[in-house]
Amino acid sequence: MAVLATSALLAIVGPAAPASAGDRHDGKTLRSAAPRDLRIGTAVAGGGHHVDQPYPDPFFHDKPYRKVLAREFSSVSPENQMKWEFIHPERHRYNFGAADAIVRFARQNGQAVRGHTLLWHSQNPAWLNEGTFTKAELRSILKSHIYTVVGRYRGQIHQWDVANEIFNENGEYRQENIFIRELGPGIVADAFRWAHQADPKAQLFLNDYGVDWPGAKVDAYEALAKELLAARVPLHGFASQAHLSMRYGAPDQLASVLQRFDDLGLYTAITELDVRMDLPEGGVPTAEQLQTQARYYRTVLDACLAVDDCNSFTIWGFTDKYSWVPVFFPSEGAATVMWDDFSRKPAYYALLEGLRQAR
Ligand code: 9MR
Repeated sequence: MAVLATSALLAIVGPAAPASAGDRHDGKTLRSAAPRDLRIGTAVAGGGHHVDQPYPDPFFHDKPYRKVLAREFSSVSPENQMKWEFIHPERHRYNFGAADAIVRFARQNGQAVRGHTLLWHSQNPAWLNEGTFTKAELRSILKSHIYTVVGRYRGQIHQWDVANEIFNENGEYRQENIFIRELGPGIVADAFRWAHQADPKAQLFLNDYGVDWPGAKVDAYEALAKELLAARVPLHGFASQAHLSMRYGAPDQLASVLQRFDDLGLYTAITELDVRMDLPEGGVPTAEQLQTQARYYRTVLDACLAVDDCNSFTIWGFTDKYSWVPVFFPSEGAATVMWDDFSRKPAYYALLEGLRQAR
């Protein structure tokens, strides 16, 4: 009877990913250890840098990867599959296939989805970057993109990164952003309004990297958040991506940064955490490096846990196998919480322990 039940279950879910030697996994997962009001997320690998790598699209083809994705996380963020260049490759053509599949996967596995992203300077299609449009046309292109994409997943997206990386390090609006350059910074408020009209239940976020310490960029976001809230623009959250490097020290002021936005009545979130390091010759991190990395991960989690309304904690991929880091920073790597074979690093256990203690 017990044997029958097990095999029936296996037929539905398939065998679990193989446990690696020395793996201390005892059945607890990040999602099951987390406090009820905190989503634990990961990026879902596909598109972007993956397209040039010698492997097929991870989300669609790597079964063990999908198992870990379902088992460990209560939130998923399409890494590239909802970006303009992917989802809107031609002016009058959308490509929803991968995004639909991720949203379906999330529904089947009881996961939230973080939509990423609507207003950004990067990964926009050539037709948009190189086209000649009047201001009115450009505005209507953005509006109809937001209505179409946000509207398609209405009721199924927990949080949208509406505006991504809109300030530079000095706290000035990025002029590389075509919408901001051509239409002025007021377009940011409009993007939030349109997204809210298309999905009134989604929490709408400002999202950026380089906001883990106080400084001009954080000041700019705080001023913008106050301005948007005063104008009753539907802004609901502020997120730190938290792409960290061990070159720059521990993120020990992050809690105080998040608190400034919590004080405004906003949700806060960690949306893209990873911690890269300089790899020694041979490419294998030292035990000490792995401990330091674990400490950084834990510091970021603790910052989120310390703030009342930090409700989503996402790592930017869970395995080094698919990390963007070595592709963009050739001498650095090992930035995620699992090795290529999905065995867990000290950073994984640091998160698990931090979550358990917070429950
Ligand atoms: O991880 C993404 C990678 O696959 C893409 O090639 C890259 C292109 O810009 O974007 C990566 O994700 C970025 C995210 O969308 C926004 N914040 C920075 C992330 C890392 O570059």
